[in-house]
Amino acid sequence: MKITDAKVFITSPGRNFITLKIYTDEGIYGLGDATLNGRELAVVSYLQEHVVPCLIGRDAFQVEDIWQYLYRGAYWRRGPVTMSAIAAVDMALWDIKGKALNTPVYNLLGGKSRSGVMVYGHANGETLEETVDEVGRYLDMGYVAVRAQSGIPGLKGVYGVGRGKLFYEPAEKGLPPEQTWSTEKYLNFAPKLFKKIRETHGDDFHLLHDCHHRLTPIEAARLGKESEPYHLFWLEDTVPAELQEGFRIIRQHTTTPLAVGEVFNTIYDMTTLFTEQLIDYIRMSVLRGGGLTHLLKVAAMASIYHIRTGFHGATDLSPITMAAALHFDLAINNFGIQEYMRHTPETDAVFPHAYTFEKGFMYPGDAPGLGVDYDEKLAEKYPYDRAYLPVNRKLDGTMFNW
Ligand code: CS2
Ligand code: MG
Repeated sequence: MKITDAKVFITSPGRNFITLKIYTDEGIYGLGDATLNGRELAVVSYLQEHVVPCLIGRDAFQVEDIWQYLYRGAYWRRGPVTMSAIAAVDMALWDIKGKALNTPVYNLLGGKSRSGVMVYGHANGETLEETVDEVGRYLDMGYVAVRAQSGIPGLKGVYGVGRGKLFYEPAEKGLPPEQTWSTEKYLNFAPKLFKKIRETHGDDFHLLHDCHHRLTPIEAARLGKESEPYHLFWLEDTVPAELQEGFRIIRQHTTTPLAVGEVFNTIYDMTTLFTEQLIDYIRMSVLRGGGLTHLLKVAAMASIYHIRTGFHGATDLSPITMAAALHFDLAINNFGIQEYMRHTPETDAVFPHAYTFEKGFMYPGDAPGLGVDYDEKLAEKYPYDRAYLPVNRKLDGTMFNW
């Protein structure tokens, strides 16, 4: 089965998405997500100018060889742009293979290892009280795992507090919005939030929280220790993880489980975290991490060190990535949890899909391939609209991590 063409589509049903469509000489096509929030057109250009010309004429079934060709052949390896482009090709090739063999992709990854995929939703509010109520709303919707993010008294515009209720989109049109931050206010506030949530809703559900790269290792150790009475499922992105060894300090002080990796893009970003068992969940997504082919290697290595998956699943990853993640989550043994930030109805209409949500679990469905399509006509109605993720400054104006 030969690749005859590949096209890159841009659409913006409320936020920008980049989609790669690979065509074959047997009339079967595959879809891949290439969306990089706030840097979308860099991946469009990388695909159109440097990847697509090299795909034409190749055997679509040679998924591993094409992955290695695009990774090693670039010479300039790794990075979010390169690995998102490779991921889009990889997802599309797995989609093609499943369609050609008339089977859902999870069957190509080892088959079902579980009946459904446990997901977590995003409860957030401007105040502690509002956030506690929102957690209750997610529990009422049937979620068994809920992430809680709250506004912090004295700070305006804090990460994770959405403009809507069910949908959270951090990127904004125009130039990057500026948010403010105080670690002191946050560290004094967060344990109170967890305490109130547990007092109100009990212990019988998974409670998660995202620190979003904003602490030093010893600050993360403090928060982890003070959170222990509230049995968090995980504290995510406690520290910027370029310095993998920094997690040694956190690990020495707390038993609160740690998750990291949504900004990682290859297995080399996590080798120390794995071999020293410094984390409990790895979050690198199918889209960021070079596709299913690379993630199979990541999950296999993680399993040696008692580490489970907890893939990123925010609205800036399209339904194609959501579908690919669910097929992967269903099949591998060391699955942990899957993030599920719902897409808007407009987005779901552009990307009709087979996956479903029911009582806190998701199911990829049994359509051949990934089970997602792309409505090109409808997509054309939503032209690209440049948007940026916010930037973040401390109260004294110091540039910090968003
Ligand atoms: C967050 C994301 O979902 C998460 O865990 O870290 O919302 C992240 O801020 C966005 O994906 C950035 O585009
Ligand atoms: Mg996160």
